[in-house]
Amino acid sequence: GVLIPIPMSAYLEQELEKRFNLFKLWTIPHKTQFIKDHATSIRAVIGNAFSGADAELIETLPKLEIVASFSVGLDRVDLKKCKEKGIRVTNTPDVLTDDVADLAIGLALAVMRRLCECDRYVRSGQWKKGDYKLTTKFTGKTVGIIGMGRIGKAVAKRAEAFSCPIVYFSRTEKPDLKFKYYPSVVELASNCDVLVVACPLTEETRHIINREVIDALGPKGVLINIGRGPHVDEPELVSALLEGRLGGAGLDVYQNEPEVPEQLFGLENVVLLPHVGSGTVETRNAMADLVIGNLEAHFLNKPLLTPVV
Ligand code: 8YV
Repeated sequence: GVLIPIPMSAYLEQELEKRFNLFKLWTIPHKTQFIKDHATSIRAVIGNAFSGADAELIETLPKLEIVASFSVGLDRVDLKKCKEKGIRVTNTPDVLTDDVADLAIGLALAVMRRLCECDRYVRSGQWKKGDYKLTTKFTGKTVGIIGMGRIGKAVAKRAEAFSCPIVYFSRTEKPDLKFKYYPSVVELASNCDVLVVACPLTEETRHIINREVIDALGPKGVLINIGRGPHVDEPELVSALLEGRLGGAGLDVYQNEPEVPEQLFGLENVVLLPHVGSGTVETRNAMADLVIGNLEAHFLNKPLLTPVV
């Protein structure tokens, strides 16, 4: 049996049901009891950005062989425990890179050119009463990127097309890249106009955007978060925005989704999206195909398509 804890993709569910005995946990009334009763028949768990496999779930499922995540981020999977127990883990890299990078640029443009505010201005009929105020140019601004992996590189490629100088922070300098490297996030933030968070969420990157970084980015700086909510010290971000110590923010992710700090709702220099970085039909279907491909490979004893553990 395959356990899927929450709805993720209708297409994924349909394809899983064709091949496996699928337990859709959200449709089951007594979830904890159900998991206990079926513990010995669950061989695979499907994860995503909101639900994964923590130590407790892993301990409850003695026959668990594989956690296949419908996400690139694996912050909800206890990788150490999986390694210990010989449980395989897969994710969905590459197929979502373009969409997430597109969205990072979209957010930067939306914040700086005030696209959402402009749209509200037209719809509310205010245009008839006067001209819209001037906004901020994006082309040519220095873009700082935290995390130069697949997504970070794709953001850089797009920003380069806007003639933006690229600077970056990552655990180690990438000698093959021509972009300027800063070994500290504060230094990076002091030297860019737009700061994009594009790294995985780990112990080391939790609150990588703290008060010091926000102040280094400053009252003209823009923060774009397409990573994970806990990358940012959210109360510090909210107070910086409310106090005008930060120029603006484009956020796709939050500390406690779907909760979004309501103090941000009145701010026009902030664009708030509901975690939709990979949310296109094309990409979500490609992610689903990758989850299916990994499970099939596993159960046929073939090499996994995108193994992590
Ligand atoms: C999804 C994500 O939002 O890939 C990730 O890390 O956050 C996303 O692609 C999510 O897993 C959808 O269920």
